[in-house]
Amino acid sequence: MAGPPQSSNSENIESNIDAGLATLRAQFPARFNAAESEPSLREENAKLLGKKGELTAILKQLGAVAPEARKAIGERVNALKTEVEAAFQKRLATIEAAKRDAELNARPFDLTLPGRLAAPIGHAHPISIVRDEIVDIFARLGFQVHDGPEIELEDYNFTKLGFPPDHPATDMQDSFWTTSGHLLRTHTSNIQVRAMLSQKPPFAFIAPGAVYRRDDEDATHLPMFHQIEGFMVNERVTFAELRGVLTEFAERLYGRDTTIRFRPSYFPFVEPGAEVDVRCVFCKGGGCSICKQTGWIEILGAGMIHPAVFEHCGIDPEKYTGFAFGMGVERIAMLRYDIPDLRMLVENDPRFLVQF
Ligand code: FA5
Repeated sequence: MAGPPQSSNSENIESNIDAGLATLRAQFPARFNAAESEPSLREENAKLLGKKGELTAILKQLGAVAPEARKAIGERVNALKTEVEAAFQKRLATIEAAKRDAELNARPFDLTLPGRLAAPIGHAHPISIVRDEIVDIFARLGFQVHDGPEIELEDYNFTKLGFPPDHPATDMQDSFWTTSGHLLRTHTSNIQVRAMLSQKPPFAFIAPGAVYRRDDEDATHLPMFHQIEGFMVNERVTFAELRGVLTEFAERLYGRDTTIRFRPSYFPFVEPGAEVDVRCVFCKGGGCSICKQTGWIEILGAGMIHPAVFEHCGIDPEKYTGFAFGMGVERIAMLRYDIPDLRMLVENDPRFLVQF
C-alpha cells in the first residue's frame, strides 16, 4: 500500500513537532522547579537536552520535514532550546544560593568554645615599661605624681624658670611654636612652675611626660622624647639629699654596683646645677661610639632650685629650699636594656618590641 503523499507526511511531522514543543514548553518550568538539588536538576536537564533527551528527539525529526518548512520549524525548536537552557541556569543559581544560605545558617561549631590557639596579646612599650619602673621607684621614696600639659605657655616653660624671652639660653632647647604663641614644652620643668604656683610646700613630686625639641635625631637624640621631672621643696632641703635620692634611684634601677657621677653644669633655674651620668653599660666605662668615648652616658640634669624661680612662683626663698632633676626616659631605657640606638624605640619594628 502506497503511503500518504510526501507533503502531507511532512505536515504531520510538523504538527507532531509543534505539539511536542508545546508540551515541553508547558512542562519544563515545573519540572525544573521540582528539582531540589543540583544533581536532580542536571538529571532533568539531561532528560530534555541530553543525547537521548526529549527536545533532542524532536530535533532529530527535522530531517523528515519538507526542506521549505525546515528553517521556520528549526527556529522554533532552537527558541525552545534557548529557553530551556536559560531556565536551567536560573534554577541552578537558585539552588546554589539556597545551599550557601543553608551552610551559613547551619552552626557547624560551638561558637562559645574557647579557641585552640591563644590569641597573641600585646604588652606595654619599652618606654612605658621604663617610665612605670622609674615612677614606681620614686613613689616608694615618697614622691607623688603630678601631671601637666604638653602645649605650654612660654612663661611656664621658659620665663619663670629664668630664661628671659629671646635670651640665648633658650637656644639650648629650641622648640616648636604654635601660631598663638604657645609652644610644645621642651622639658617637664614646666610642672615645677605649675606645682609651685598652685601648692604650698612641703611637697615632693615627679612628673612624667612627652617633650619636644628641634634636635637632630641620632643614636642618643630624638625630636620627641620623654622626661621625668622630680622636685622636692621644704625648709632646709640640701644638695646632699638630692645626691642621696638620685644615687638610691640609680642603684634601685640599675643594681647596687652602678656608678653615677655629678658634673657641674648650667641650667638657668638651678644653682648649683649638675648633670648626672651613668657609667656606660656598653663599654663598661672603657669608651665606645655610644658614649662618645667618654665611658659615661648622661641621663639627667639636676640642681638646687634657684631663688629667682621661687620668687617668680610666690614661694619665699628665705624660708624654703628645694632640689629638682629632669631625666630622659629613652636614655634610661637604652642603658637598662642595652639598646644601642634610641631610634629603635620609635621605629616600632615588632621584631624589636617583642623582646620586652
Ligand atoms: C633639661 O631638660 C632640664 N629641664 C633638666 C633639669 C631639670 C635640670 C631640673 C635641672 C633641674 P636637658 O636638656 O639636659 O635638661 O635634658 C634632660 C635629659 O633629657 C638629658 O639628660 C637626656 O637624658 C634627655 N634628653 C635631652 N635631649 C634629648 C633628646 N633630644 N633625645 C632624647 N633624650 C634627650
